Amino acid sequence: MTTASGIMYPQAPLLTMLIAATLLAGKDGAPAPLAPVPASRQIEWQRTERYCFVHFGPNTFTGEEWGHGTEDPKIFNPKHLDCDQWVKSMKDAGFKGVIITAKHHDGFCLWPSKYSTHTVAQSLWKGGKGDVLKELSVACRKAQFKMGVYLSPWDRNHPSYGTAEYNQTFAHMLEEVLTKYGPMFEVWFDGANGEGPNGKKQVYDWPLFIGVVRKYQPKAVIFSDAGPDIRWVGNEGGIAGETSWSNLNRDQYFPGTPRYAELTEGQENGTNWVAPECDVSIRPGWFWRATENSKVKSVDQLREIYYASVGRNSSMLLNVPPNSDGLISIEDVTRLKEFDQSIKSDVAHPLKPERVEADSAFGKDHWADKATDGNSESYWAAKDGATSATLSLDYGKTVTFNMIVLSEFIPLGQRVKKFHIEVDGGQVVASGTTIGNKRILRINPTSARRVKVVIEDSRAAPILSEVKLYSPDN
Ligand code: FUL
Repeated sequence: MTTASGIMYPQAPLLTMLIAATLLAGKDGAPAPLAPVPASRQIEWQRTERYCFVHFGPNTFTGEEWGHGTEDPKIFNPKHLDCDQWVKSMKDAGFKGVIITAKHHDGFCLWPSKYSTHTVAQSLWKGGKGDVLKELSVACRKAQFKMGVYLSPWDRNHPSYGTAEYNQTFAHMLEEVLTKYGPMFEVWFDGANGEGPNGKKQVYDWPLFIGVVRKYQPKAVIFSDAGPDIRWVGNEGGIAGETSWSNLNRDQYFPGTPRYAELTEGQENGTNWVAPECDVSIRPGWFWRATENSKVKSVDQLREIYYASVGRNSSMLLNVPPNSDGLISIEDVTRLKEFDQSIKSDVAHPLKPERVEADSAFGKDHWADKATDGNSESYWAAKDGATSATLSLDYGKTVTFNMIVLSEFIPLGQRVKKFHIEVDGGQVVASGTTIGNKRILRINPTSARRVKVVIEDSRAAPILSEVKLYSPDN
C-alpha cells in the first residue's frame, strides 16, 4: 500500500487478522472483531508494558546529545562494561526488555559493522575486538530478557549519506543487526533526518528498511512516528493522552511528521492499529553525564509517568543510560528498584467481588464474571449491537479502594469511547474516555459495597477482559 507520504507499508491481510482474532476469541461463537485489530506481534508487545532504553556510544564520553560523527572512535572505551549488570538492574525492577542505540545520529556502530569505519572495531575498547550487541544479546538470553535495537537512519558520519547508496548501506547494517544477535522484540526508527558529512539530507527508502525487518525478524514490532506497528506518543515526557486510541490514520503520517501532536490521542476511527509508545529518560539527557547523577527522576516522577503511559493504553520505554565505565550508575539502579516497589505496593491488595452482573452479555461464555476471573484471555462482551452497557460488582461488604484497572480485549479491536465508575447511591468516582489495553484510574480512597462500571458510549458492543479494584491496605 502506498501512503500519502509515498511510504509503502506491507499490510497484514485482513483475512489473516480476522482469523487470528477469531481464534483468540474462543470457541463458542465469539463477537466479531471490529477493525482495525492488532497483529499477534502487536498484542505480544502491548503485554510487555515497560522496558528500558539504553543510549550509549561516543556521546557517553563527550557529554554531547547529538554527536557530530567526527569524534575519534578511540574515545569509546567503557573499561568495565557489564551487560549482565544492566539486565539485572532492569529485570530486578520489573522491566521486561531493553532497546539499545546500536547506532545513534553520530553514525558510530556498537557492533563491528562491515559497512562502516566508525565502529567499536576502531575504538580502544577491548583492543577493537569488542561487540556491545553481542554482549548484550548474551546477557539477555541468559536472563530471558527481551532485546530490541534502535538504529538511526540519520548518520552524520557515513560518507555515502545523502545518496541512494546509503539506503543500501543502511539496509545492510540492519541485516547485520537483525541476523547476528538473536530474536529482537522491537526495532526503533528515529524520525530525525538531518544533513550528513557531505551536507546532504537523505531521502529514506522506508519500504526497503521495513522489508528487511519483516524478512529477518517478523515477530519484531517496528516503531517510528508513523509505525507501521507502534507509534511515537508525540512527546518525550512519557505522557500518553487521556484519550488514547490505538487506531490511527497511518497514511497521514510519516517519520519526522510535523503533525506529531496528533499522535498523542490517535483517532477513534483510525484505519490501522498503531498503538502509542512513551519514551522518556530517567535523566534530563538521553546519554549519561556525570553532572546529571544528581538529577535522576524521583520515584514520584516515575510513578506519574507509569500511570500516564501503561495506565493509558501505552507502554513505558524508560531510558537508563550506562556511564562511561559501561555500567548503570548506582543512582539509577537504586531508583529503578524504588520505583518498582512503589508501583507493586499499589496493587498488593486486590479486592475480589462476591457477585458480578451485567445488563447484557453476548452469550454464556462471555458473561460478566469473565471480566473478574483474572484471566486476560477471557472477557465479558455486551450483547451485539449495544453501544452502552453496565457491569455491576457487589463485594458483599463495604470495601475501600483507591485504584481501578480496566482492560478491553484488544484482539477484537478498541471500542470504548466514554465510561464512568459509580458507587452505592450513584456517586461518580471516576470517569474517562478510552480504555484500550489498560486504563488505570487512581482515586481518593473510597468506601462502598457496590461498584458499577458504566460504559456510556462505545464504537461497538463493549468487551472487557479485566475489571479490578485495589485497596490501599489490608
Ligand atoms: C530523538 C533523538 O534525536 C534523540 O537523541 C533520542 O535518541 C530520542 C529517543 O529520539 O529523536
